[in-house]
Amino acid sequence: MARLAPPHFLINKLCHCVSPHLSRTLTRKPQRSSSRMPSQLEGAMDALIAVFYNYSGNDGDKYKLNKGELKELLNSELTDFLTSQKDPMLVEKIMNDLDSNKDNEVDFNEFVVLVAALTVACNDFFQEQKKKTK
Ligand SMILES: [Ca+2]
Ligand SMILES: [Ca+2]
Repeated sequence: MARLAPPHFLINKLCHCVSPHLSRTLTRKPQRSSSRMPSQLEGAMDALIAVFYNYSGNDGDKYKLNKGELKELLNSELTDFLTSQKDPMLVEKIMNDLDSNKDNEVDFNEFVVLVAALTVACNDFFQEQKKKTK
């Protein structure tokens, strides 16, 4: 899957919007700096990053998921997805698939590829269902 490459000016702008909320999420300290509530999408981005760091910090490299951490994340956050697949090697396969730089860890860039792919799959499913009910 190709890496997403949004324009730089957009990234700068977005980071300015998200970072106050994000730093609050990451440090878990209340901050008064945010002038407004995050939008739905900003909130989703924020949540995505927070979920990743919830699991990546448990063992070894704080900024990467090792296999145990990835399994933990999938078990807790994507329970239905994991239990619907009967493959006992699933976590292994997902890990191999995601680990594009082959360091045996999943960093955030590699993690969002999974989330993006699953989100696209969900949307396809949703559109199929909509067509059927027509
Ligand atoms: Ca880790
Ligand atoms: Ca990696």
